[in-house]
Amino acid sequence: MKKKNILYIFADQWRKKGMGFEGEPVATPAMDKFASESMVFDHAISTYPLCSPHRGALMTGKYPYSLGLWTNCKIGLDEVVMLKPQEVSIANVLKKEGYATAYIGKWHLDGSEKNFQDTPESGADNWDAYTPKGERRQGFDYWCSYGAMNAHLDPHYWQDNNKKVKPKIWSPEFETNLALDYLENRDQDKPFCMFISWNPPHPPLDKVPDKYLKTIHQHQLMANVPDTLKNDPAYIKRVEQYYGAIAGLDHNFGRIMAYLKEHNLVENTIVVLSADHGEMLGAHGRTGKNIWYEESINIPFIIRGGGIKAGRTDVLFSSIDHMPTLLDLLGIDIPSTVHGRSFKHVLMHPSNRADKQQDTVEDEPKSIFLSMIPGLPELVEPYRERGLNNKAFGWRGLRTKTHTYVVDNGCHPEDKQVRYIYHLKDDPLQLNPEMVSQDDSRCMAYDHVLRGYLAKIKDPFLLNR
Ligand SMILES: [Ca+2]
Repeated sequence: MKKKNILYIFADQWRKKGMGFEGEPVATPAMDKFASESMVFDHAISTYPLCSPHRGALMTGKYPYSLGLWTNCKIGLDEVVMLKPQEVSIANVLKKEGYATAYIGKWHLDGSEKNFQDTPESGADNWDAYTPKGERRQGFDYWCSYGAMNAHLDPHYWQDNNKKVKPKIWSPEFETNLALDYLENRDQDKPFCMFISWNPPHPPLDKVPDKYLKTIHQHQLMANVPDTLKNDPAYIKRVEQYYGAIAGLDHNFGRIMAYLKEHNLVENTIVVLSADHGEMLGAHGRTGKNIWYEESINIPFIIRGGGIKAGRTDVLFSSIDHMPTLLDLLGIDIPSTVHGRSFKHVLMHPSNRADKQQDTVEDEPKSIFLSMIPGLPELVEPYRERGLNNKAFGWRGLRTKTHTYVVDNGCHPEDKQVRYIYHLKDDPLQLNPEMVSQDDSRCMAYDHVLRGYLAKIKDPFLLNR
């Protein structure tokens, strides 16, 4: 039997609801059609809703903390945060299995080059990096990537050497062009595994072609956005730009789906559409990610092809589960290094569970571990001054099908510990969290589970302060 291909497409800072069929005010006809033919996950959760931590988990199936990816790969810390070459990535595995492997777009898993050199020959600045050929490319043969860079309308990449490639077009469009070229010119005798990593709708939000912008009206905004923001034209403009970027992604996604159809690759190619984490976009008065709210942790995970059934599933699916699930779908053994698990059975045999209320899986965990560690140098410094380990702070939590539980130690040594329970069924917009004490019997039960996760990955979080 012909081996199945993998085409994994993900965007940066794209929340689960940010598609037309999910209810937000953005036209995504290509994605909507794709979703109608796919299994759509309602609880695909970013275990650490930040770039490098999620991406490391995506590539290896391991928890970010175990990978040393306790924050973004960047400069200004005592240590170089990066995905180590010896970690076993999905591309390492697939290359051994005879796959042609390709990575296009944002990587943000290599050590930022300024950690090693004041003026890198590649011209990589700040958090950016040129990743040379070899083990730091983690098994990907074809490569056109960068570390971290947000000039969406004037992007740069490195390919086979340290000279910047500057295409001068919107980055998702360029990356889609490359992906289509790759598909056209690839070795047809080999199955392929290609990752396309789009940067938008990550800020800066104004770096989007005008043609994708549509007017948004106040009444289309979520009820958990404060009125002060809803009445602010500058905020409305940012919302229009965020959805504009998604509309642009949809256009490019449609180009790729059309190629697969024209070249008879639909049946034999497993296509995933996902993101690394979400974007608050004004919900609870916040922007960005790195927080426990649904807008930040809940990401798209939509998967089609290779015999996968269409529908929706409510299994709890974490960042660490993408890699083992994909390998299992290809019939390839999951490496022993992996912390996550395969959800192949949910994708291939959902009808077996038609009589059940929920997609329960025998060994499915009842919770997903959530985490965030203060990692900006200016946040780390106050801990160091007091002789404290910043990695014991920030927040940790659990996301179950019905609740989010958070223990927040804050991002400054003086911050008091706070525990929250969010009732997602009764309060899906998370407007009324319960503040609870560690003596509450529910907290004691949650803390017991959290302690298990912390011990497993040797996370030094101070659960009881
Ligand atoms: Ca990101």
